[in-house]
Amino acid sequence: MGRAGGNPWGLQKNETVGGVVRFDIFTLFPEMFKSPFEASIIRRACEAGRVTLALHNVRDYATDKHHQTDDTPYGGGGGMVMKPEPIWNAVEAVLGFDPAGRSDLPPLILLTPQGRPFTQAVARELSAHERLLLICGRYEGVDERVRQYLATDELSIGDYVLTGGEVPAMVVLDAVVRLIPGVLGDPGATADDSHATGLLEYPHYTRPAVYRGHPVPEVLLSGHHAEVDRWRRREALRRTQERRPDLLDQAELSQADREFLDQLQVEEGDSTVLKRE
Ligand code: 9D3
Repeated sequence: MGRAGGNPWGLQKNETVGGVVRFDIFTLFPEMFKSPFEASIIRRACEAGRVTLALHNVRDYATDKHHQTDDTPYGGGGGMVMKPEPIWNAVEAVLGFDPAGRSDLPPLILLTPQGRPFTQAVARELSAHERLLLICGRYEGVDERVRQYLATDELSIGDYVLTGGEVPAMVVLDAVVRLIPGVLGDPGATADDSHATGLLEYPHYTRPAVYRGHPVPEVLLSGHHAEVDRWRRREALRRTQERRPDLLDQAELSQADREFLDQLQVEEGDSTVLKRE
């Protein structure tokens, strides 16, 4: 277990250990980050010294006597807005300087529904940095000046409404950490990702060869590696065509891949006609 008893990162608040990438997470709900990572690859990455995680409770940086972090919106309307001072003070204290207007900053990322879409390409881009700061919004949003003058980047994890930026920050952390060299045992494991090849993955099977009457495709039991590779490639293409045709525009496809996809289209056309009859 962690040295700090129940702290999944084995760190006291604001304490760090040497790592390859350091994450600073600014949130009103630091407890939310504990359980998901208690028994995960992220925990092991921290223990192996590949990753350093530091949680910062934005409330600790509020200067008024009630430690208020939100306020009513100028112009009226419902809901509350996160005040700029506690967030700004927290980032300034952690960096050791005021980041405003500096060009030599690590990514200072605001998680917001209005951010640019988070993708595997963004995860790869972020994994090249040695430090990342993630700001989690709450309430109806964050004072616009944080977005404009403090954040260097804004990310959204998708078009659905969550209660705050904490879960998105965990998503970004998870996706970036597994790309850090040495975090996953097998370096091939990230290169072969479906989103790295640009296609959805082929189907996977393990023992038994027949389960509840459902057999594993025979080619996988054949021992013909070239045949297995060809089958997997085709199943990946078939799935992608069926479920995520948008991905095919970006995927690297060989002449053989294109011929297979064209053939699928023809077959699909045939079956559509059959179904209509
Ligand atoms: C009524 C307008 N809402 C915007 C769609 C307000 C609002 C809803 C939810 C403002 C903030 C939030 C909290 N969500 C996030 O902070 C958030 C988020 C998300 O909700 N979906 C996907 N990615 C992200 S990143 C941060």
